[in-house]
Amino acid sequence: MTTPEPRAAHRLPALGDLGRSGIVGSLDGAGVRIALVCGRFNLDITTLLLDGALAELEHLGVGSTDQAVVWVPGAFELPLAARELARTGHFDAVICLGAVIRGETTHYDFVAGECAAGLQRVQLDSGLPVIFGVLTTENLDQAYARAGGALGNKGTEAVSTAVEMVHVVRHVAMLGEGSRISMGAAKAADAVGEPRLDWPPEPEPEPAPEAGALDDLPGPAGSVV
Ligand code: INI
Repeated sequence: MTTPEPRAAHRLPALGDLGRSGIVGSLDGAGVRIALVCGRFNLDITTLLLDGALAELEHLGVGSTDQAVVWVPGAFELPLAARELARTGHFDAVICLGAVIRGETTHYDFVAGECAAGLQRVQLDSGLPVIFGVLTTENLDQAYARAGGALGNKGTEAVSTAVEMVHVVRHVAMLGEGSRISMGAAKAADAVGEPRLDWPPEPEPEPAPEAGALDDLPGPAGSVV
């Protein structure tokens, strides 16, 4: 019996193959500023992901001065580094690369789950695309297959996802800037607007403590610093 081909819906079609109207991003990397964060854990795999990502940045025309690479110990540390990079305001997207390979313990589940949840949180809080270029596999063979082997390179895919999403976010931000831009115009326009970087928000000023309030706290006198 032959193995059936995977259903087309499970694959990522090329941007030109959508066959539907609507706002879509583009893969033009000119003027797009990208930070890459790469985990050192499973370094043999993550360097392959990084190599794939760097080659794709060049292929899509992302300028060499518009790129930065930051290393962190492992996938668990990716969200914090992504958040700090997003906060700088210097980047349009952050790509996170890592390899979490299931071992004998449940450590894998915590690292992979917290990494994914943390990156999604940074993405939604910052409004910048934060790309999950993290392999989560049962074993090393599966990881190599997705790091430039038979099943492509997750780092390469992460870059095209980032550039596409930068343009999607820019187009949608332009829609929000006034009724001058119709859906059709936004679709046709080249993305030229800067993304709105009003994140992190200004902190609310702390209300001044009322006189005597500190004295009401439990504990020995003088323990409040
Ligand atoms: N980090 C990874 O990037 N991949 C793994 O497979 C992995 N496993 O299996 O343990 C891993 N662990 C380290 C983790 O990311 C942190 O660096 C560490 O827990 C310190 O916070």
